[in-house]
Amino acid sequence: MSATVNVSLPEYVKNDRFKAWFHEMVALCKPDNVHFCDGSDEEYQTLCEQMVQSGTFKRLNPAKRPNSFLALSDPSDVARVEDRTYICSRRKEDAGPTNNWINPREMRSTLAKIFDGCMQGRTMYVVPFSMGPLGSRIAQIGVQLTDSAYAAVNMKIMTRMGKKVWDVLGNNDFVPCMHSVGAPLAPGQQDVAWPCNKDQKYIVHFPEEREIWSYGSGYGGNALLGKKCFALRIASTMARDEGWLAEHMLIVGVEDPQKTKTYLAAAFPSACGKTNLAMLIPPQGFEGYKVTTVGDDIAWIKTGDDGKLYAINPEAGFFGVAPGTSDKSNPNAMETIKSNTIFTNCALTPDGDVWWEDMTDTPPPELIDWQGQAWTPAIAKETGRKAAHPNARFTAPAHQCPVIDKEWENPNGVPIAAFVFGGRRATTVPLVYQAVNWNFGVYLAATIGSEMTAAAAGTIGQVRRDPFAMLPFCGYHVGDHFNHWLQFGRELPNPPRIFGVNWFRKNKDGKFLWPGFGQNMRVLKWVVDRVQGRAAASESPLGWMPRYEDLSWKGLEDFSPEKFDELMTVDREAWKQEVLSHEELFAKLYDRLPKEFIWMRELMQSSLWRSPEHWHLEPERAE
Ligand code: TSX
Ligand code: MN
Repeated sequence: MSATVNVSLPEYVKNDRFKAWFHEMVALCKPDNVHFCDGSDEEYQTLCEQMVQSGTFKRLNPAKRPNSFLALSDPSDVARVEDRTYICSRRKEDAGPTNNWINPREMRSTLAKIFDGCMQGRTMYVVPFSMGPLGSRIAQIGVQLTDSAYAAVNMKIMTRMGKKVWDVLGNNDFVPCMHSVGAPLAPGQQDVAWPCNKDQKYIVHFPEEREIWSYGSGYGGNALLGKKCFALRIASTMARDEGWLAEHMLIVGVEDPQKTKTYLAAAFPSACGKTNLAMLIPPQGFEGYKVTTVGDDIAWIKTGDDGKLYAINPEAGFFGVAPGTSDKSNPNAMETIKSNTIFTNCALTPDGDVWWEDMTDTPPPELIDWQGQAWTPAIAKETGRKAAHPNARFTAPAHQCPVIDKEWENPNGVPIAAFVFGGRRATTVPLVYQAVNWNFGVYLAATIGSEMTAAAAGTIGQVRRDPFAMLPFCGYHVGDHFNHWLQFGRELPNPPRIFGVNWFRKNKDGKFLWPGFGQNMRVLKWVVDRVQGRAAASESPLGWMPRYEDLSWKGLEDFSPEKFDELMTVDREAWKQEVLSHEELFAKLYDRLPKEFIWMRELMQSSLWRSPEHWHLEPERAE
């Protein structure tokens, strides 16, 4: 009962705006208890143990997976809910055609109703967190109020969370992040293992007030408000207003045998293997090269006094997709999640470990699947049921990554020399190409997309545009995002180079033309060498492309020039279609489409008419 709630603040909480907001939210949500998270390891252990007792967590076998837990969600609460995600700017036009918009006054009235008493029978956790190293000029502070202990312990891994945040915050501003699973408990009512609200979910952003309200879901992307909600949707708006970048990008360091380090930031739509690229292991033939991880999902980038761009990873952990992660696809991730990891919606082995599809070549003979049911390979064959949910996750501390970059917590960030944009394209798009300049790079980034393989949806071969891989994450009009990037580039004395990549091109038989994974190092080396002024290229209508001899084939000598040609072909007719199809996205943006885009499109069209079929063969290969 709210009357008996102990709402006395710890003496170290002195922020005036927080105090007022907190008392208001306690009065609204009416939790039974309030717990101020201090972020200590003891607190983490206590909360995890409580969740083991309540059935939310299963402690994994300490001999197999020390200090690790498995949570199985409600089957209806397994992913972000894009159709329930709102950008509530005052003007609808400012949310743009790619976001759901509701009038902020109307939304606030809805929220006031659904949050009223939503925490009855539960504890409200106060979770202060910093996105980015504490005190960094690029970092930002938020406070999440949540009735989910699951959210609180995940936030401990994913952010710099706890008591020390209050000292850095002082009486300055922060982003209020309100979260409830939307499942109040009547007196005496038994809780469930994964409380959520099956009928109502709201993931709401007030970009102008820099405020987040999330209701009805306990799932990561909906409940760990520092991540997608703050670090992308709210931060992208802050970045637009303040002249910096908040992007859906991994950050990697590439060290060459001379020990020169080049940092890249790369954006890909979902299901392109971003975490795998962030932790890439150079293949045979690349002795002396090293790839180090700064981040696998989000980059916050500011211009330094020297005019260079400096990026931080605002997160402190990895919230990665488990299925597909293996010793083959990503040994560094497998090492990262060996201990101190929270698994969600993975399958449980009889000896108390986790398993998911493609973790091993042969599945274990028996499992408990993500819905708590008995699972065997025979049952799977018969019913098609997956052991782990396809969106099953691991939450693991970044510092456990064996190749974490030594500068990953540098508050000044790491200097970004190039941006890479990719997509999942079976046809048309070559392995790698370099935009001729910043503006063409922005165009390239604005038009990336993936071909969906969802046969059920009847969309095979259809390209889904995902500009900057920010479609679900841009907190404002996506056309303004393009303009912001163009403007950002105008203000840089020597803007980073911009590259396009596609690991997923197929031949006529539907076979991947490129081995991908560690072999992508060959592409990264060319990118780095281009940036350092060490690699040649030839001109094409898409920009600069490597010839066969411009890539290193050491360790992959049987990859023939003919195969490379197939991988790099710029098919004139296909590209005329491709460029035309850009219009589909552009048309939605109306007057906010940068006029530069129209000119660039025309320029590309004209070069496609005039050029030969295989530009990269001409004339340099003739010698
Ligand atoms: O993550 C991937 N990357 C990036 C790695 C640094 N995946 C996994 C799918 C996305 C989640 C890839 N899948 C990549 C890739 O570069 N490429 C492919 C396609 C592919 C799949 C299997 C093979 C080759 C390519 N197998 C053999 O060649 C034997
Ligand atoms: Mn992501």
